Amino acid sequence: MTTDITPDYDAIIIGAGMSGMYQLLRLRELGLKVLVLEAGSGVGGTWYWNRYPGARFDSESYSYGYSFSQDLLNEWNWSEHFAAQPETLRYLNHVADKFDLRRDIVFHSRVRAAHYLDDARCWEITSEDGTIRRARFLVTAIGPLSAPTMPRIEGVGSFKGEAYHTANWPHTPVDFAGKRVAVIGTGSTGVQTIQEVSKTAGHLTVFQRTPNWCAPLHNSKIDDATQAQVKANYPEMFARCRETFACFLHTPDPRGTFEVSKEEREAFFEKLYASPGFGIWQGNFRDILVDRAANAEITDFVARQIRQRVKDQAVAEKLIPKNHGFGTRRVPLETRYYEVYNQPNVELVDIKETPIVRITPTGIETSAGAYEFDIIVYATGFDAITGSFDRIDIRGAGGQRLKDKWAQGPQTFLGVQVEGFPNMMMLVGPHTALGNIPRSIEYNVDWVTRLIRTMRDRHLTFADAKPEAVAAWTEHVKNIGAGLLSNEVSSWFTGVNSNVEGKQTRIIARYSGSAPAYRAWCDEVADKGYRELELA
Ligand code: NA7
Repeated sequence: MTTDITPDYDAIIIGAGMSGMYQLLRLRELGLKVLVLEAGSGVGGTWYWNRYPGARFDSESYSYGYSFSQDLLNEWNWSEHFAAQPETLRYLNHVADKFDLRRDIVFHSRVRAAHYLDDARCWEITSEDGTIRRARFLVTAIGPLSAPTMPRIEGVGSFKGEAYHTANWPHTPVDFAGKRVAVIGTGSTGVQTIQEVSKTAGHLTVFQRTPNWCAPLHNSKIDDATQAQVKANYPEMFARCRETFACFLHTPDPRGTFEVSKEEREAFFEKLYASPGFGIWQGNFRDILVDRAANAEITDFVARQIRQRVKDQAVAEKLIPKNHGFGTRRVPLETRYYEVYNQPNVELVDIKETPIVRITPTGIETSAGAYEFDIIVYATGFDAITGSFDRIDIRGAGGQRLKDKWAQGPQTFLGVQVEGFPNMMMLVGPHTALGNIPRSIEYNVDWVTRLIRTMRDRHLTFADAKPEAVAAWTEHVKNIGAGLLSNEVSSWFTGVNSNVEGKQTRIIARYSGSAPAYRAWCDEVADKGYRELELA
């Protein structure tokens, strides 16, 4: 290594969301010089950007917060079992204050490019304002759902009224009272938005392309006795999250769908449908997400619930998905979502039947006619998992572009490293276990911290994944997803986004094995001295 360039920082972290904040804390504890570059004006990532009406957790609040600080657990009171976005953002600001994180975060600093300098063994990171900084390690904490996408529809941008993407929501309240409102998109975000906007809008028109299988959230306030119980049970609760398949409190029932009688099955589904949170998805019979016949049973059950809840059966049929089974896409959790369609101020437009032709200065034109609106809400989702990487000009050794490297889908080692991109560590990147994300984040951060600590202790300045390790991990991720019905369905889980050039084909974007298995694999790599990495 011959160079006169010395890095300004030991590590630069991109993003001050949940993963970037925790990574900052951990690397600071090592005594390293660390900086976080954040595009927004505050901390919080997902919870900073997604301020749309109705945004809230679908995981139990207490299972979602950080677990690393007993003090933090003791002092923070979640007000609801599934907290709303303003409370979560307050929580993350509280964490930033408590651990004095802001002094190492540069806000309003969106990263435009990150180039690896071969000779200097460091990363040169350029922000949109042109500022250049160099760091030995680049940690991407940019989130799997942080690159919002607008629909590719003629005339988007020509609308003269108010228009918002849910992930770029204004910081001042939007008043829907009495207004003519359109919502495009019926994923988890659209469902939460629709429920809320329908309460005050003069008229709400929902433009639905694909219905999703939604299930009741059953949210409630946390009373004092429960609060005390939650706090007393934190160790057991986090231990449970460490053991479950996807780090939720819910985990599959050991029974198969057809191992019980029809009556028992129906009663179990009823119980899950009446219970809070993701139980119906994550705590159902063990085979509903892999066995077509088993999946058909729960699918039929949920379809019957929708028919019961929606008065107009023609509308109910439109709300029932026909092209995928229950749980094979992310299940939106809802509160009276289906009842919204019984309201006189709400109309459902099935744009598979009558496609949107264009957005006009006054509204939306479909093949059936023109609609006029005061406000259009785009709940059209994200260029998920790899999109946030694609939006940064990331170049590794020899100047190769990450976007080119991943043209046929991501190739990673443990979802943390990419061969040819030395010293770049990804937090909740492609090929990692997502699930209840903060639980995965804490593990990911601790793993990266251990690697960086090991390198520091051994005076190493270079870590790259070996090609054979990447090939083996990528193959493992592919194999572990085999047979999973969700991998046969187009959604952000499979990297499909109709609004992004080149992302119409399904890929294996997530690690879909169990979180404990993922951690076991990663632990073994670290315990055995990182033989899969080239260290120098
Ligand atoms: P999703 O789940 O990707 O949903 C996006 C929605 O927008 C979905 O209903 C799409 O229909 C619809 N969409 C996207 N583009 C268009 C166009 N061009 N025309 C009409 N409709 C369109 O994103 P969310 O934000 O709801 O949720 C993402 C995750 O964030 C969520 O799963 C949580 O984990 C948090 P489609 O289904 O593609 O036909």
